[in-house]
Amino acid sequence: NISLQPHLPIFQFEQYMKEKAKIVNEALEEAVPLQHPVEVHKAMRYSLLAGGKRIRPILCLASCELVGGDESLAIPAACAVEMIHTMSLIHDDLPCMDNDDLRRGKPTNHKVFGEETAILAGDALLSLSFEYIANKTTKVSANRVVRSIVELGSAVGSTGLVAGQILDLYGEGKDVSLRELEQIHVHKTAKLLEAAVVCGAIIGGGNEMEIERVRKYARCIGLLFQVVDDILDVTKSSEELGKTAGKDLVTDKATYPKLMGVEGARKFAATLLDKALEEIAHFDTLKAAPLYYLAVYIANRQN
Ligand code: GRG
Repeated sequence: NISLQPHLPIFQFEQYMKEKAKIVNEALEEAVPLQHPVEVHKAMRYSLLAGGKRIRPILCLASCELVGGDESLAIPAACAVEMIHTMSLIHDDLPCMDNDDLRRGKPTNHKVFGEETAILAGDALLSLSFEYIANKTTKVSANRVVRSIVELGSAVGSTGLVAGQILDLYGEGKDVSLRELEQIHVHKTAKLLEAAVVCGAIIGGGNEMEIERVRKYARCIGLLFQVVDDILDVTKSSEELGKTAGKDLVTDKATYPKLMGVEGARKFAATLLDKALEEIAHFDTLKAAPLYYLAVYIANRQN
């Protein structure tokens, strides 16, 4: 567990997350109305409104406020990031990818709507995300909106999520080094978290130094997210099995605990958290509290 610094303000983190998730959910509900052709819009809404922690859009709003912007400015960007995240989950679950039956506690999109519709719903969400941020971001200079779109585009395509997914696919069954594992996670997970935070800061009016600081923060928490995920996989399955070795220590999949041991992975997670918090320490303490606690939450989450 993380010992909190004494000078930090008291911050109702759970309440903050609930409030922000509500704002995001309402905006998403409005962004994708159930319109003609209903088959694809139903499928888009099914996954987009299926819950989820909304970490990425909340990071985007928090980062906008950190640099002094009003959070309302970043709502379209926050929604765009969640649309991209959701479409990546829909495609990731497909039979030709991970072939998963359940997502966010519900049957996966292709299980309910069929593969063809699931692919199209994902494509439509991806396209809508760019249309939405470009069309709905108001009271922000065109230059900043375009910069955010470039940021998002590079986080999604062959230098971002797609890169992570392809590296992951081609790494299956092979000996993956620590460096290769990091490349997979930086692209699959950290890039979109980075885009969320950076877009928030760009839209909120942040200067170059502020944007670079939040970028560094996001890179650390992006990787942290995955290291913690790997540790949870091991410790959870050890608990379930009543053994010291979890499933990822005995299967083919490369994970941080497998490559550096559980204790090594824990130490790496603590280092990443420290580095992330160091960047945030340069901002006003009150304004930085949400991003501070979001990092601590990612480090300590139990699911
Ligand atoms: C993006 C064009 C394009 C195609 C998709 C399939 C694919 C390429 C990429 C896979 C990306 C992927 C599924 C990465 C894993 C990301 C991750 C850590 C998911 C879990 O995030 P949480 O815990 O989930 O925030 P919730 O449900 O809470 O939103």
